[in-house]
Amino acid sequence: MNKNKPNSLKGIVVALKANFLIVEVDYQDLKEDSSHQFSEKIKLLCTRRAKLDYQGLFIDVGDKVFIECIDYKNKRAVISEVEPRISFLKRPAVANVTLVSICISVDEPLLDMEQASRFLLTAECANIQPLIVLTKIDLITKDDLLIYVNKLKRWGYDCIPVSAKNSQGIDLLIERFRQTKLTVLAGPSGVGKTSLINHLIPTISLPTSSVSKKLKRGTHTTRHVELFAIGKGSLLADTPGFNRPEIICEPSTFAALFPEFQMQLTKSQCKFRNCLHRDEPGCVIDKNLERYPFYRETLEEMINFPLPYRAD
Ligand SMILES: Nc1nc2c(ncn2[C@@H]2O[C@H](COP(=O)(O)OP(=O)(O)OP(=O)(O)O)[C@@H](O)[C@H]2O)c(=O)[nH]1
Ligand SMILES: [Mg+2]
Ligand SMILES: [Zn+2]
Repeated sequence: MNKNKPNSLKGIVVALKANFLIVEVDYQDLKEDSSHQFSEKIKLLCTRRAKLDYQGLFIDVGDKVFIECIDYKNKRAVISEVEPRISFLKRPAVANVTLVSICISVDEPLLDMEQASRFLLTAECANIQPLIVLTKIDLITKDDLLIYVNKLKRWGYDCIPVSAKNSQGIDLLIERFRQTKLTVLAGPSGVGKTSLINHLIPTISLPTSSVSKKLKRGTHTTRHVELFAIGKGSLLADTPGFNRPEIICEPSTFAALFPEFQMQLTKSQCKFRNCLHRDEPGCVIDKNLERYPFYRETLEEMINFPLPYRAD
């Protein structure tokens, strides 16, 4: 219950359905209201006050909201206010994200290192901590897995290898997610995001489907973002897979998104403050770093085609 607004309750948007928003109300808040007995969290189908539209306030999954006009019988309410966000991930669109778990399968579909990079850099760009979840590790040998893990380490990232088939790594993943307020599972279609959620939260049984044999890609089974509770106070978002995240940033800030470049820049500085780490004299970035060619190519794209990359 909001003390300044006795008739409103605080909740979190857990899904968007057509023109409605599904808001999950804090169990604690409901318990204070003794006239309504709910044994578990309650989800309400909500519309939003027109004033929010006039104010240009968009509401996405993950937004913390105040609701009024609560109809307990029909489980409906109206959103009257949205709290300021602590973070926002544009694609998949989720507010108040504290961890982006980038799911990348080692096979079926085959691991694409440039694609993995793009997912990682968009998380860095939104200032949200990324964690790599290497999925389907039952499909490759331990030696091959080690090659991938070491490569990602060289890039400066943490990684948890898992299999939803034989439960390897699952305990570690649950522990990590339970320590995190809102984790988003993001990644290409077919890598096993939904399968992981089904495995991690046994009360849930979301639809999954096999990877296309012909195209060796996922078939876009999950169509909407949805939040699920994983432990007390922690949420996990399932999201639709997509293949090519756009990195939306200015060329001058692009290098700072790469942890391995950052490591070099904290040790020593380039001669010129506005160095783009191309062929400038006195540049300290090692041009032999594995992702340097990707940096260079993407930087040229940003410079030559600035519009899609301009931050807004
Ligand atoms: N071998 C193996 N297959 C897996 C594993 N996890 C998931 N799969 C299979 O991969 C296929 C795709 O899984 P989904 O969970 O639907 O993938 P998704 O990432 O949610 O895909 P979208 O919803 O399209 O984004 C299914 O056939 C799963 O059974 C795993 O750990 N090992
Ligand atoms: Mg899915
Ligand atoms: Zn430089």
